[in-house]
Amino acid sequence: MMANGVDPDLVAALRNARNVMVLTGAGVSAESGIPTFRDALTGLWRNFDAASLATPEAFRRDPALVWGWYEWRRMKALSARPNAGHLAIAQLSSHVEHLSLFTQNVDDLHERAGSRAVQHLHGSLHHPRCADCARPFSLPASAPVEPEGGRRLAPPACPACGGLVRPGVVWFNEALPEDILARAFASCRASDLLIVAGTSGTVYPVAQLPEVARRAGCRVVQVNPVASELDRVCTWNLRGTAAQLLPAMVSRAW
Ligand code: BV8
Ligand code: ZN
Repeated sequence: MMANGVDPDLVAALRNARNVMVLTGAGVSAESGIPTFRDALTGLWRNFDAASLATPEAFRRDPALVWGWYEWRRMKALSARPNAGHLAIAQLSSHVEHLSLFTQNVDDLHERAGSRAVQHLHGSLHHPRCADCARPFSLPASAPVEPEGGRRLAPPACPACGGLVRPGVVWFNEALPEDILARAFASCRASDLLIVAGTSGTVYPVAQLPEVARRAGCRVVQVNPVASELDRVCTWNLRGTAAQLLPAMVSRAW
């Protein structure tokens, strides 16, 4: 059902829910100025397709092109601030008995908004590791200064084995962290309400979570300014942005 505000049935469902699951995508960080996954293909990377650049093969083929992209995105993430959508999700956890937060985003804006136990299904920009020995590599906490149009940048060498340092994200054709994915499926089956915000619902296996939840009897509300692949499985499809509608949902319920 399409609702352009916050439906009274949804408000009641939110108020009465004991276990709430939240699943976010790049759209939740858009109002913080972080380009969504597809919008991040600009400048030097404008002629690339995300699914071909965010892969181990692309990194093997041209590590400087890929590392430059991630450093540019890390700069964007570190220069951004959590928006009202991130803050509403953090606030929600103080109203419901149990809140589980899963994100496809690789930024740390949920954490900086105050959310705890943020489950990163697709990894993080802030935890690179050696591509050979997997040893974690610590980057300077300050935002790198990358040109707006991007540049190629040779990745650092691992101090332990000399291998190339890679971004700590899950690339296409890489497995998601098994424990986090298992928790996400379990949460779909244990929740009364799933809030899905800011995702196109096009990347698997995460894209199947809302349907798993719905089949388990969990009601699903989507927040997205436009229709997505998930519309067909959601109980409510709210047309609007995360920074507008998530705070509206929380303030109507409590
Ligand atoms: C795997 C990290 C197997 C990197 C990302 C069927 C089943 C299983 C797999 C597959 C399958 N079919 C195909 C596959 C393979 C593939 C896949 O799904 N391909 C797609 C293209 C069809 N999946 C994989 O490869 C996955 N791995 O299956 O491994 C395996 C098993 C064992 C052993 C080996 C292998 C791995 C997928 C993870 C890829 N990594 N990110 C990085 O960030 O660089 S994916 C990346 O794109 C994001 O993380 C996100 O998940 C995805 C989509 O991005 P969104 O977050 O949705 O953002 P997007 O830009 O698309 O949309 C933004 C949305 O926000 C829009 O709808 C917009 O309207 C909305 N919006 C905009 N502004 C706002 C807003 N909403 C609210 N408010 C706003 N202001
Ligand atoms: Zn190493």
